[in-house]
Amino acid sequence: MDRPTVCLDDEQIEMFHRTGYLVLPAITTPEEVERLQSVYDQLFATKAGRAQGDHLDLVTTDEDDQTPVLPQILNPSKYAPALVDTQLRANAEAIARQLLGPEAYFAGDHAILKPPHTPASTPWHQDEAYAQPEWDYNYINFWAPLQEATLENGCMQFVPGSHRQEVLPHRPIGNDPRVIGLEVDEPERVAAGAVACPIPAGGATIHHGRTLHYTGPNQSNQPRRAYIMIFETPRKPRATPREFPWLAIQRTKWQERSAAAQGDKA
Ligand SMILES: O=C(O)CCC(=O)C(=O)O
Repeated sequence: MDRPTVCLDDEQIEMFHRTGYLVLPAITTPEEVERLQSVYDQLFATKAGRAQGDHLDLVTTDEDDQTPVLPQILNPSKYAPALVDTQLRANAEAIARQLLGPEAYFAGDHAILKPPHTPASTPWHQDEAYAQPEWDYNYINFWAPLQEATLENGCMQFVPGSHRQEVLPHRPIGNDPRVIGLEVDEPERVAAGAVACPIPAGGATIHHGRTLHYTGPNQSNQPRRAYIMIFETPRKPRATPREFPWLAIQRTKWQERSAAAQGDKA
């Protein structure tokens, strides 16, 4: 593993805990971004992980014969080991320990591609809305675009301080239980005061698992590639029960494919 080359100062650490997000203009080098770009493009071009239930469309019913609108790959480093030993991962891990403490570990990665002229936004949501309600979580996400991220191509936007709220009511996008992507209820109200965070290639944003966030459509002529790494501290069973009814109603093709892939392994 590469040695970390970046470290947060006290002001950045305080800012993250106060606002629930942070913008880092440089977490890796332009050379590494270029290398990772071709690994990333190859993963999407070959539909890596489709049979294993790790390749899906976040915003549609995700039929096999459909061209995906907002393709996502879960656990891409399982299919491309070149994503593991990187300066990006080494720096993210060191920063995660600064923010979460020495117990923080890499908990997974995913990738969301917005092809050129993708009309779909990634709607306002909190990541913890996708998690299992029985557990208490403490985790952060590094969102690393593998080119510049701008308002035009779909950079991250955050609601400062929203990480201090509980998980808000969500629903499947378009209220369609066949769609895996989630959106928060009443986005116009809860996302007031949002801040857009354009960043150069080689930069990243960091957000807490409860921070409300969103990315807009990709209106540019180039793909918008986002590679996301999750770091967490050990989960604990929750003392106070909660329910996420939006997960209970979902009946997605992704669930079918994942169940079939599990069956194949058994
Ligand atoms: O890349 C995107 O469009 C959204 C990313 C996101 O929601 C996340 O990293 O949690």
